[in-house]
Amino acid sequence: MPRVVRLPDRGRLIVGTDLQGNLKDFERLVELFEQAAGGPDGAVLVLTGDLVHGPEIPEAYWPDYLGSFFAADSSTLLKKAKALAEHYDGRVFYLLGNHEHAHVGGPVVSKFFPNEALRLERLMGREQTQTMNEWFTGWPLVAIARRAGLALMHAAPNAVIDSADDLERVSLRFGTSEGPESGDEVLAEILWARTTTTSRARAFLRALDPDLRVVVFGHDVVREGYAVEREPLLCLSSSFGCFDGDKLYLDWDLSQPTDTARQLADHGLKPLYPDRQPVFRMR
Ligand SMILES: [Mn+2]
Repeated sequence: MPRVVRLPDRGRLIVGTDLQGNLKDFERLVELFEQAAGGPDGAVLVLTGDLVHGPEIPEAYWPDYLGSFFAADSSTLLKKAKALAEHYDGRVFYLLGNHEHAHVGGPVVSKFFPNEALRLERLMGREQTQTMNEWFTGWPLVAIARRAGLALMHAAPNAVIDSADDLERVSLRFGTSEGPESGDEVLAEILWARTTTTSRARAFLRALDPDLRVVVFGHDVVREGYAVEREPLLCLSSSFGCFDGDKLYLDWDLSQPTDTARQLADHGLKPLYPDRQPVFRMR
């Protein structure tokens, strides 16, 4: 699998972000994808990383800032995600997030456990761990929908690159002899940057393909469901840290070009649970 995947020019595109082990939200996105896949040109599902590592907190102690209660089940989510990608070969893509990277050479992440990857690997056991870690190493970093003018990735496009080849060359292995912080600078930006400037984002898009106009990513929690802090950046929250009524996903026709993040947000974002009341989201 290349690090930059190119999506088709037709069909529906469904995009979700940051599930962090939320099985219910994963299954809802799958349901939406499968409904869209029944259309004339089919559909593509892209989840932009951090499928794993979530809270295992009893409901009585659940803090408000985490949004709607859920018990993370990253192990089951991964099994289902893998089966889905195998069933819909070439139509389902998971992009590497910093939480998956923690299993295959990335820095330790400690959101709810001191070492999230270690916690999940204990839950999965040796065999599933080996299977999943081998799988993670092949996950792409960016998905490009050229005709729609879209790039999808885990975090903000703050990396300085000359071309897509720079992404094909990244090494997943961090923590070399130069110390735990050493590692691929481009990869660190791709997986961790929370925002960037307009000019830097446009330079990133141009380096990948001059036709790209907007970039969609997650990584950060936007309690309102999305943010267009500045063009061409659309930060999307489909699951983690949000209340059910605020969770959003992207549904876009791959044959339709988009010019701005604002336009994409206004016409492409939909509530994950339309029947649930928004808490922070503007109606
Ligand atoms: Mn992340």
